[in-house]
Amino acid sequence: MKITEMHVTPIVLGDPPLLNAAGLHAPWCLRTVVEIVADNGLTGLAEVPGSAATNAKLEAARDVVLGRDPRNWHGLRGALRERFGVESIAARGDKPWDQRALVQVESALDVACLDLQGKAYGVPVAQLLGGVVRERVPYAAYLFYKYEGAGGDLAFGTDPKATGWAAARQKAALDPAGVVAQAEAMVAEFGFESIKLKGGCFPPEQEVAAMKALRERFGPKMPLRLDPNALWTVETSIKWGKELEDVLEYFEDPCRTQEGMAAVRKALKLPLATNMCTTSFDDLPGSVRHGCEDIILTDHHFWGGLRASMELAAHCRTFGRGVSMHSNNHAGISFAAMTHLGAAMPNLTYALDTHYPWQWEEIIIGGRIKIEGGFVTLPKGPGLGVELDRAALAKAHANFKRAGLKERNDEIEMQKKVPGWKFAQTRW
Ligand code: GKR
Ligand code: MG
Repeated sequence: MKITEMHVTPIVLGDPPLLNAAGLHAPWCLRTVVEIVADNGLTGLAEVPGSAATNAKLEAARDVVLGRDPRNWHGLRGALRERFGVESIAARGDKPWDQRALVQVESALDVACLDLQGKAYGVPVAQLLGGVVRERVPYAAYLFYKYEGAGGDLAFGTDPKATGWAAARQKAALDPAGVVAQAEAMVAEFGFESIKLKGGCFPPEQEVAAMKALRERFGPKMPLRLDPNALWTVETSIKWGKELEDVLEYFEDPCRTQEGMAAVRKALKLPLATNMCTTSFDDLPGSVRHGCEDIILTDHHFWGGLRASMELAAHCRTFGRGVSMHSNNHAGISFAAMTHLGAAMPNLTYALDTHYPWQWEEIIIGGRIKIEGGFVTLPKGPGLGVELDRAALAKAHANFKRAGLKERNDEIEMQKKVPGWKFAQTRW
């Protein structure tokens, strides 16, 4: 098998005004769809977070990719590293999400090659990752503080005809009662059995009160998580973490650095999770040395692909870490890839994060992937088990051109609501 074509298509999907440590989501979130075509006529798909930098790297990778055998991942990855080198950990940046571009190029090609192989052999990607350990993969409700509004074409309004979760998705949620109402609607629609709140938006007492209100409403059987995206100091994390010891399943990235997280972990009787202090293979020695977290949130887009995430899972098993999954806004190709990884990872110990309920558009045939009882069933069919809906892709690409976004910048979006607002690495 040889790769004969590679296509890179930037798209946007509507995104409501969700708050986080870095500001506010724009009315559109950026994604990039990658297709590789082989000489047997089969196509492999992948999706990564979109940015001008990643897209440029993907375009630059084309001549390394063409002519290669998609079954020889080590050969292709080696050639990519020879061409582009390896990114430093510092390139991740200080935002909640990872800003490296090369890991995303590797991820896109790893996933697309696996999809191609799965289609050629007639087996699901999860099988190529070692086998299907579970057919149904658990996901968690992912709550956000938010302003009123729907995002996308409804950026400056709401759809008065919306009902159920679609209506709740448009409502503001800025205090504990709003957060509980959002959780009720999301859990009723999707049946989630764990809940995460994106924090780092309001003073700790307000976010801790929201977690206590969730506990009060859903009881001790519903695992809860809070993620302030490292905006709290070590002292603040310890002070408010003590209030949460009997409330949370885990506390995600309360503060910055492996040393900071290790100090918090020593002081609290509460598992800590991260997608900010241990985010690459180069961080693993420090993770073991400092003992900075109990759970590592993998994300195949940022760890260099599905196979790399399986390597991370093996490391977690060896060093006694739990594994869960981080997410950013995404569409169905990424959701399918995340689900194959969740299906194949033997030591998956927690329900995975997904932003999927916040989007409503899709670019795959058949439309939205179903989340039922909090689980996604492994897609049927070979490879990832999803196919591109060409008309939907063309529409999302036209919206990309119309939106005129080059990269995610939540600070600029926040400044439209709060003039002069600035991102701070540490706020409380
Ligand atoms: O989508 O606003 C967001 C999140 O803050 C996201 O960017 C983070 O990367 O979900 C993420 C996290 O768990 O840190
Ligand atoms: Mg996080």
